[in-house]
Amino acid sequence: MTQQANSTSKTATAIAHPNIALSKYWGKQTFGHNLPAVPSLSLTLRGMQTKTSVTFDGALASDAFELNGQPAEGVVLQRVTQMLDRVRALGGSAERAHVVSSNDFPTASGLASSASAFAALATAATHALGLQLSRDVLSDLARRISVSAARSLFGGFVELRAGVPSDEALSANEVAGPDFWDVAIVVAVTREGAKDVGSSDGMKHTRDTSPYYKAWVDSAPATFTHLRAGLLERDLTKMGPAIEQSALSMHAGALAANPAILYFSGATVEVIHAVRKMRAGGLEGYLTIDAGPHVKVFTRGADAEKVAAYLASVPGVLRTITARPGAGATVVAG
Ligand code: 2P0
Repeated sequence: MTQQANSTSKTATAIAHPNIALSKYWGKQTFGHNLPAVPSLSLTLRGMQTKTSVTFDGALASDAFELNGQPAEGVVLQRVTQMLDRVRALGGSAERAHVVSSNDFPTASGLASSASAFAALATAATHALGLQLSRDVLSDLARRISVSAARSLFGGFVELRAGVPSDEALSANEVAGPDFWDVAIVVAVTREGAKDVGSSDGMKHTRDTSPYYKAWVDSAPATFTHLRAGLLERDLTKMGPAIEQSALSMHAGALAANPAILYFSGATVEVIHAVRKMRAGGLEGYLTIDAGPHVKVFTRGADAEKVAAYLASVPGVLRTITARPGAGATVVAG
């Protein structure tokens, strides 16, 4: 890691895209710092982005965070400060920062806003302090605040292995770049607004109370390995069932928690049935669902428009977003 002080510029802006896991992360190791209990494989998406500007300023008494035009406080601000504290420690700075961030997609609703948020924040904040860090180091930094954010440092298809006890650092890495395969993820948005149970709380509650959690942790690596192999063969038909099994077994574990965690809305279930019907009709796409009610369908790029039209016709679907493979986090100014 190289560190370089830059006394003239203490502001930088970065963008990062959300990523959607095809092989899901759900659950942290009981050792180490914020290490995932299972491996995950994701696709970083263009067409949705977080843009974050960070300005370190010796005159500020505390960090300030503005998200989508509103001042943020409480847990949201705390997580931003946790990231900034790590960046300040790396850069030997005590200055507080003003952070302005906006998403062009629904925040905190299962569209992976924390992934793009902390990838953009790690990138902008380190750059603002003049630190020149490798993508691996930035990925590890982002992972310490939000595991899925480690993946948004990279573009295209990205893997993050499970943590092991000897891990001092853990970064994601790119399996195949954004141009590797012409695919798309079509998001069926079924609700606007924030979700009920945050991912961090949801996965902790699942680990603590669900009798299916061990089965999830035991079975996830094989699903991941199968998906990774299918990806390298660009074989949608091979990947599809494993994509759906990863998501639905993650939700099965959460549903078996006590009390149950239910991220689905009625429309979520309608879309699950619709995707099965869509495939039976010859249009190939496979669904995944994160910690929210939206359904995301992984399909060939050439079929994306047809899949979007199909999903838009399902009762309860408010709109669709079509996203294609995107690049990793980048500095855009500063
Ligand atoms: C994933 N999710 O692999 C899974 C699938 C949601 C469902 O990673 O506690 O915000 O910050 O590490 O990364 C969302 O959880 O959780 C997530 P923390 P994170 O994309």
